[in-house]
Amino acid sequence: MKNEQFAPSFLKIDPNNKIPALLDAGFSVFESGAILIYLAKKHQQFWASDSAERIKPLRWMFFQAGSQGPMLGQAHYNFGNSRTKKSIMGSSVTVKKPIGFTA
Ligand SMILES: N[C@@H](CCC(=O)N[C@@H](CS)C(=O)NCC(=O)O)C(=O)O
Repeated sequence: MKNEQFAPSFLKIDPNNKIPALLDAGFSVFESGAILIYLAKKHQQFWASDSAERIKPLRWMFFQAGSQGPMLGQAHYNFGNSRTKKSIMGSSVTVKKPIGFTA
């Protein structure tokens, strides 16, 4: 439903009004990284018992959540407003590299 995350009832699931978020048997989990860890641990998949192996995907998950995600969000917003390739080209390499811009 459009704008569902702004409904007062959704605040009980995610106090920040963001999606994704999930409600599992009355327990709320928000932030995509926390959701992935929650599901991996719950279903015992993608959660290696060896701590070094477990860290490998978490490195990329934190990179996405802390660097790429916010920067891509800004680039997408700027690109959406200006509709120019220049708005992407002015972004950092963190944004350009995963979407194929190298210059
Ligand atoms: N750090 C959050 C970002 C979530 C996020 O920004 N979600 C967007 C949709 S992809 C959203 O809910 N935007 C609505 C808003 O910011 O008001 C996560 O990884 O879950």
